[in-house]
Amino acid sequence: MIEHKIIITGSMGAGKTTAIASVSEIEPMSTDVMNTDNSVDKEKTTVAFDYGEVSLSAEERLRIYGTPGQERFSFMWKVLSKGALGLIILVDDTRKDPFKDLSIYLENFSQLIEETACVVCISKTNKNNVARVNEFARYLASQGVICPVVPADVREKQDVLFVLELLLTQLYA
Ligand SMILES: Nc1nc2c(ncn2[C@@H]2O[C@H](COP(=O)(O)OP(=O)(O)OP(=O)(O)O)[C@@H](O)[C@H]2O)c(=O)[nH]1
Ligand SMILES: [Mg+2]
Repeated sequence: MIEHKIIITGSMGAGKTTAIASVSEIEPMSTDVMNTDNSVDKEKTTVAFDYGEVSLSAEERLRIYGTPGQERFSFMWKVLSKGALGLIILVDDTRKDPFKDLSIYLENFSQLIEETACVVCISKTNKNNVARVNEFARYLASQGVICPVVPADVREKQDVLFVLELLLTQLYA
């Protein structure tokens, strides 16, 4: 069995836990507790990690880890990154400054992005707004990062599977 470790990161409420629950073939593991951060209106938040699995074939499987969004748990970002083959950054387009959010993850995961593959996924957005996607692509280019940008509703299994495919395409390239 060949297994690839994939990381999903991004700001609080961007949909990391939801994305993993949408695609996982096993009951997803989650470490969510009551949220005490009033700046984000959300009942629960992840404090350690999420985990789910997706099989690609009889011999190949993705092991997907979701990180906590809150920066105070950033030590977990490093722990979880060990041995990862790719990164998905979720950007919540309803936040005050999504580009600043994105920059936090670009910075903290810079080594993983440089050494492996990355996809930026815009969540909670209008999926038909191509101009918005291009804005993110331009921002990434200005930061010297080359990776695909794709909008998705992470509650939809097909959307999340497409993001995973985009990531895998780069790994096989
Ligand atoms: N309206 C709307 N809601 C969405 C969309 N995508 C995700 N959500 C909701 O947004 C919430 C995301 O919550 P989580 O999946 O817990 O987010 P998270 O990234 O794991 O957050 P932390 O663990 O706190 O960092 C869920 O309630 C989703 O149902 C979208 O496109 N539109
Ligand atoms: Mg979570």
